[in-house]
Amino acid sequence: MTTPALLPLSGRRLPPLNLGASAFPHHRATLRLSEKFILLLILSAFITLCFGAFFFLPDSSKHKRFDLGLEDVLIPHVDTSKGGKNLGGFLIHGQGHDEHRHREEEERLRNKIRADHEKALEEAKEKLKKSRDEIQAEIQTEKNKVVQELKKKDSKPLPPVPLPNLVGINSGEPADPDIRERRNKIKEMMKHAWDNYRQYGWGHNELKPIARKGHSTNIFGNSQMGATIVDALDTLYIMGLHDEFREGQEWIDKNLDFSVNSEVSVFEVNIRFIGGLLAAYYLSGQEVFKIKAVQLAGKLLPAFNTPTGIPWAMVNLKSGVGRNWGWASAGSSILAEFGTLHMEFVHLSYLTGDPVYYNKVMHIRKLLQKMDRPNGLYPNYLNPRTGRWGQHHTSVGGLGDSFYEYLLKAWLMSDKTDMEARKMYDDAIEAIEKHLIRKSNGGLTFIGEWKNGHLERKMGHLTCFAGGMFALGADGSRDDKAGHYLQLGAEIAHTCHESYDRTTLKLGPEAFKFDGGVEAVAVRQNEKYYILRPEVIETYWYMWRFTHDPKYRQWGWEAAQAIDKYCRVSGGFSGVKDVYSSSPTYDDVQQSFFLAETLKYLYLLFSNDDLLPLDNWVFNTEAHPLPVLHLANTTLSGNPAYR
Ligand code: DMJ
Repeated sequence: MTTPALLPLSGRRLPPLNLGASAFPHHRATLRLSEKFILLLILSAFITLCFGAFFFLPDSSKHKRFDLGLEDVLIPHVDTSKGGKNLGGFLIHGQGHDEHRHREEEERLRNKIRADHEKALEEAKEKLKKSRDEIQAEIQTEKNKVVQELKKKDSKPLPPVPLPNLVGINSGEPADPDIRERRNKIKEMMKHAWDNYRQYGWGHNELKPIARKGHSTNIFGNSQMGATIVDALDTLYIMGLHDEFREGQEWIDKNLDFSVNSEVSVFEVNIRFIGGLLAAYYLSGQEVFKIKAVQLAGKLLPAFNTPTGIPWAMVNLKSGVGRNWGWASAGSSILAEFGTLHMEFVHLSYLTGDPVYYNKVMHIRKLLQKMDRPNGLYPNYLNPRTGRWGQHHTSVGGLGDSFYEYLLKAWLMSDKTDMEARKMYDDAIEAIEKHLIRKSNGGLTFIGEWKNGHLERKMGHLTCFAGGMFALGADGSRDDKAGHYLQLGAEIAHTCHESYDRTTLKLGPEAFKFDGGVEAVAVRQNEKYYILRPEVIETYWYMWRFTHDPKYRQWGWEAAQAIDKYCRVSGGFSGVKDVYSSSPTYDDVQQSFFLAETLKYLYLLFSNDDLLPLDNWVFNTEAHPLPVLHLANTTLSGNPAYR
């Protein structure tokens, strides 16, 4: 039995998607998405029509009605015509085995056709339920798959890349016994955090140290991707916790799988997972980390399928469908998210010899360069469909922060040859200094937030990383203002230390004000929490490396003691809800960045400078060290690996 008109449809999955490149390869360039959408509708109407026509097929085809639940009525007619007998509703076969086999075969085919029809209809219905954006993204993903397949066919094996000069992976043990003791204490804290995660949250993204179970947030979707393991690896490595490192490696090797139906944050996955895996690869030389990083990066690429090439904030790792956060201004992507991919993506191209990653981030940079900036400031929001800014808010804290950091670090990572990045950094910092940086009445330098032409005199804990950034960018600054920027870094470090020192717990609040007689103190209840964040300690460490002023080690030690006293619980470390309360309550989350960043910066603060020297390593925004790439020029095509 054949139903030629129907079989091709029933035999394929997702017919509407085939309207993309795979169905009409020669038309790829000429068919617009809107036309494809119309074709999609026509095709689904066609499926429905075929299904309808199915009822009116003549003669022997009529027995297909069996499939529609009409057996009771039709069995006597069909069976007697073929020699069977119907005795009181029981079917008796009258014509031997051939007839029986034939009928079974017919039955099997009928069932298959029915199932295929239903499946095709369901798929068409599902497709039509989706938004235009989702359909467009799926078409684009399908297109990319075809392009990738074609590429694969004639791609040569990856060329070996010259490994960068990996210096400074040694113990960095300080000679001073007091400093050594402090460093050992930090290592013990790391062990406590890891062991408890190992015991109660293994494989989950994070740990709930009080409930003693796994924890996750929407940045990781609904997946269990072991975020803490990946984030902690390089800290374990530099601390010499080799057994723990191996446990993590084994879990990653056996369990870390990115083919999951989960919608994740592109930014978070990049800085924590790709950054963490790359750093673990460079430090340990274990191929598994590189392989996993490249696999994961491939899963993030569909997020760039937007009309402008500015990626979506989130992407489904399985379907490749992307979208933005509901709360972001007018459907915008976030500056600190799409602007914090450069370091990792350049390394991915370097290691694979595939320029696709490099091209994605350079495209973002070129687009930003062309845009007008109100007062020379970069707004936090950019619409990936229109390429226009959203609200004119600028921040060196949340939503903006690491974009500026990555401009500077792109230059550093290129062995100071990427002058385009350095210029963008210098221009941005000049505008920030002019419009956002002020001194409070009490003489504290702070970085406020720009909101539609108005300066909000509030600074976030996140913004405190900028002290370290200014110090790191001092050397090589325009007009030889190195001294000025080092001083600015010191002033920010001082202000942030004050924000800690003016609390009961000696831990910093999430945000603090410089207004109405308030100086470096949180006013709103929902800004009084401390969630084990690293930024203030990060700045202490950079300032220590550049000045060796012992006060930075002292401030770091104060913070470490406060964390150990108020955040340590028997099941790990927890954030606290109010740093001004003498009996704080816990938030019951051990953030993965506590192991990746906070404890790493503390450990480095009490280590010698020859452990991960800043001339050879650049730390990504999650504190994962990546080596400087001493390339011949700023474009990776200068890399011999590309020839
Ligand atoms: C980290 O995940 C990264 O440092 C990121 O850039 C912003 N802040 C968190 C920790 O506070």
